[in-house]
Amino acid sequence: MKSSTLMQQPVYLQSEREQFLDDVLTGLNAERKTLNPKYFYDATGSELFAQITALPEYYITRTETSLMRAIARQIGEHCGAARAIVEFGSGSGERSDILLSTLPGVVRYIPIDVSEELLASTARVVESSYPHITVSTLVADFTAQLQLPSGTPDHRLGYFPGSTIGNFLPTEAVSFLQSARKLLGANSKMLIGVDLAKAVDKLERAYDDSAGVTGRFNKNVLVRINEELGADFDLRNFAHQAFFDRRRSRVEMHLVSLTDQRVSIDGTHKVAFRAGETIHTENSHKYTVDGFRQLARSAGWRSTTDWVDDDRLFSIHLLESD
Ligand code: SAH
Ligand code: AVI
Repeated sequence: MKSSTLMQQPVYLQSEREQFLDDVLTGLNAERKTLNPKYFYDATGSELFAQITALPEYYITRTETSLMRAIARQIGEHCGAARAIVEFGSGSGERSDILLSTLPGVVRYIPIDVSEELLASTARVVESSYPHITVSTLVADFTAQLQLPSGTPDHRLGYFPGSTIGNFLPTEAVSFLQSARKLLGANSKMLIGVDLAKAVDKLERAYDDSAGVTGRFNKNVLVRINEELGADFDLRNFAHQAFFDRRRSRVEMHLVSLTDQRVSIDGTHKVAFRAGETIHTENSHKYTVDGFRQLARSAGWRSTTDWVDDDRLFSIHLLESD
């Protein structure tokens, strides 16, 4: 066999566990320890996130939902031509219903998420409420190179709610929006929920609630590493931390090591922590309306319309491609 033929052999993807282990070891062996926030969302993490959305301190979800309801007719007017909706990080898919009921021309719904369980339940709900809509779920990392299922009609509307775009660095958000523009193609639009910069105490309370749910959500990533990668993190030796970094306009979540300690992962790997050292688990960037418009434009979208709630907590941006 010629070597050129060998080169063309398919490259088998690492199993999910190997990828998870690889990402965890890379993140924890870095100079500043990090973990990718997508690993929060196993079944327990998704359930904890659902609890977060109902917390009095976490204003994001309820503000976005009521803003979506208030502007649904206008969305219908702007996006009436949409035939397919591609939703990034759909989660429980609760907000999709507002969009689907306002856009009767949609015949295909493509929710994308890392959580297979949530996608399956979203598909069931949408299929039973809208029997004329074909639902094609994509279990995938939305930062990967994606392909839409064959037969996805033109006039696609991308939907990225929840301010999940804030979990990217601004440079990553630009790359994501560029890829989404290519994925959706000509005549497409994109509707994005973006949380706004506001008083520091309100932001910090939203990520460090009095019931401690966000702390459990943050620590759940260690539980997951223990269970899925055979690690021995002692949760009592880590504390939840959330603070607003004004310069970068973002809430950072960390897990702080409360002591000098060594953790073993998958039997053979050891990671040392100094007391006070942290694992940086998430960023939630907070934008100004104009700052986000500019970011979207730099990714090649036309930023045509946006809406903000009366308390100026949250914004929804409509972007259009040429
Ligand atoms: N859109 C919902 C859920 C937001 S939570 C809402 O607004 O309430 C973030 C969602 O994005 C979760 O469902 C999580 O599983 C998913 N997610 C996070 N990172 C992801 C990634 N890299 N690729 C795909 N889905 C991701
Ligand atoms: C999904 N994402 C937009 C949430 C946020 O607000 O950054 C995740 C979250 N982290 C802590 N609380 C909620």
